[in-house]
Amino acid sequence: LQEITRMPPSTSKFLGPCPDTPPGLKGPLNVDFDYKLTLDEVRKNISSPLKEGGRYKPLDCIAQQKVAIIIPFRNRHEHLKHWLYYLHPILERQQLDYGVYIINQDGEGVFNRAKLMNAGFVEALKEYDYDCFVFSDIDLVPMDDRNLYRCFQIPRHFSVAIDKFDFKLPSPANFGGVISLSKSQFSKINGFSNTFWGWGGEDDDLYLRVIFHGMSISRPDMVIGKYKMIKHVRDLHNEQNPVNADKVRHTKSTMNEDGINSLNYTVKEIVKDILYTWITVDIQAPL
Ligand code: UD2
Ligand code: MN
Repeated sequence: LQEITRMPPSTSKFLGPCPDTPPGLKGPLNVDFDYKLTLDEVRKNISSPLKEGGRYKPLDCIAQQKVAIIIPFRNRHEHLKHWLYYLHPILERQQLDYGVYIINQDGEGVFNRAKLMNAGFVEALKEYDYDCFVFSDIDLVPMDDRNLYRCFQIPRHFSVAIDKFDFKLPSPANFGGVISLSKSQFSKINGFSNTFWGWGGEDDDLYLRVIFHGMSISRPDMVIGKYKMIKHVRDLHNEQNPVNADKVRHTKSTMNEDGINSLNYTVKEIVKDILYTWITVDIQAPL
């Protein structure tokens, strides 16, 4: 025993698993977006020992899960800075073995959040044996670090109480914002649909995929599940698509042919920053 405890933690071959409840959590957090930092200042501000690509794992225990955080992105650089500034320290306190993947849609075509999520899932798995996937909007910051970014027995909806919606759940079927699915849960439902272009509907389609595969979703309570959404207007080339609302009537019949098994895209660029892995993808978006 003495031999083991004398070894520095990072080189010890005898690390135990991290505890179920991470010991360093703070609970409720102050979150505001009234500061301005450059990306370089964000890098300097973060004290956790990140590895190239926005990767981290606890030094003194073996993380319970390997979590890829997948963020759909285009032209939201201010939001990205806020997200990184707040989330890295939180994820470190949660003792996750994690990586941050910014999936950047190439070009000016119509945005497709769901297809970007699918591409992120596939790309992250090429790098590391992730067992859990957290899919997050860039503009949502949790107000309580007890909201653990990990996977559960069933798919999880994290962002249940957002300031924009008066800290209320908009509907019991709401599954947008921040969610997690294990690798096997996500594979079982064939991922997201690839065919929701523009704003709306893709989150409802994903919810139905979960339900139609005999699962349900879990949620934190309304205190732990509080979030702030960075204020924004609807982006260019992501107008609400009236077709999308109607599409969810056909989810049951299309879900097994439309998803991870029909995904195609090309990677244009991969950039490794200390804060994230940046993957620009061409998803053949219509103009
Ligand atoms: C809601 C949902 C969101 C999604 C969307 C409909 C919640 C809390 N959020 O968010 O999950 O279902 O409706 O598609 O229910 N993005 C870019 N650049 C763009 C456009 C979008 O980066 O030009 C990304 C970014 O990560 C953003 C996300 O896509 O946070 C969702 O887009 P939004 O923030 O405009 O949608 P919102 O807030 O209505
Ligand atoms: Mn938003």
